[in-house]
Amino acid sequence: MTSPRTRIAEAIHQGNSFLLTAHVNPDGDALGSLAALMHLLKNLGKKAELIMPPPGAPHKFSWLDFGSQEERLRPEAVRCPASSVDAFFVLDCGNRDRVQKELQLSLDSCRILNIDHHPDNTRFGDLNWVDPGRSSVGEMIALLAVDLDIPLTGPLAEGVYLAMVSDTGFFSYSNTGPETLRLTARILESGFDLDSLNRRLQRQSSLNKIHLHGLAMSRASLYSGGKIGVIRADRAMFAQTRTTPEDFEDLINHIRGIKSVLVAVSLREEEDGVKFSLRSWGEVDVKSIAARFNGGGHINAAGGNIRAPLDQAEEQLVKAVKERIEEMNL
Ligand SMILES: [Mn+2]
Repeated sequence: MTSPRTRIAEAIHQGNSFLLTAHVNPDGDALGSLAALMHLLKNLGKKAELIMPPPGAPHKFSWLDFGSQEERLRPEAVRCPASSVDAFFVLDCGNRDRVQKELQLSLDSCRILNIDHHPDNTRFGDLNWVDPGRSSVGEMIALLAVDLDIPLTGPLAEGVYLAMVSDTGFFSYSNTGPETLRLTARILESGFDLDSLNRRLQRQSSLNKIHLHGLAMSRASLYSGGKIGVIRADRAMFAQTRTTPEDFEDLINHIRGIKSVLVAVSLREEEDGVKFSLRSWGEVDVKSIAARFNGGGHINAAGGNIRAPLDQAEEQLVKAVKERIEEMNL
């Protein structure tokens, strides 16, 4: 039987016009793979239109190239089945609820090509290439480019690289596979400017952000004999340091680095509840913990939202993590 990967490549060859989207609150993988696939399709002379998942690309990724403004479509403008649209790519989405509300109806009428690496993917597409063994969807787009003989250069390579480093923590998480590194090598061989891109990625901070980090880090705490580490930010901290929620990202990795910590938890107070992230080492599956709060993700990195005050959300999460660690006799 033909593999889904081959069938996706065939669908690209046979079609002329495609729509693309990814999960809401898009991360580096969602955005990077969207940019990469846009350029892959354009490289083949196909028509590609992007429906940007809300709230759009954060400022730190403003350099990403998604093609021209004319290739952007508002969700209301999507009409399927339209004779002019051959298929609708949905990237990095484990289930259809992760697609923005305004597109839900279109999902029923379009031919959905689902490219994803979430282990709990519900196979909601008409054609599903789901490979939990892949580090990122960006890696899968790179494989597709190799299959289709498209060079891993320019905005395509930038998108792939961003997607891979985002989901692997710069090639350090256990999902970093030999193929991830081989594809990265191919990108470098094609003349990729690593220094310039890493500068764009890593030279993004501000003094305010550093102050926020200092404040949050000085209040970080441990539970369960140090096995659970928690870092949190309430709205007052953002106001005091004149920062935005975006500035709170990545802090969780410092907590994950504490010697005794098996699971790191970060909580960020928002207007209508709390956004949380979980990071773990090795066999501790934080996806299943996030799922208890209707969240999702991967074994070592997951997250979601809790509609509760910050203290309550922290208490609930710590309790859930503690139960999981005790179940595993860790
Ligand atoms: Mn991903």
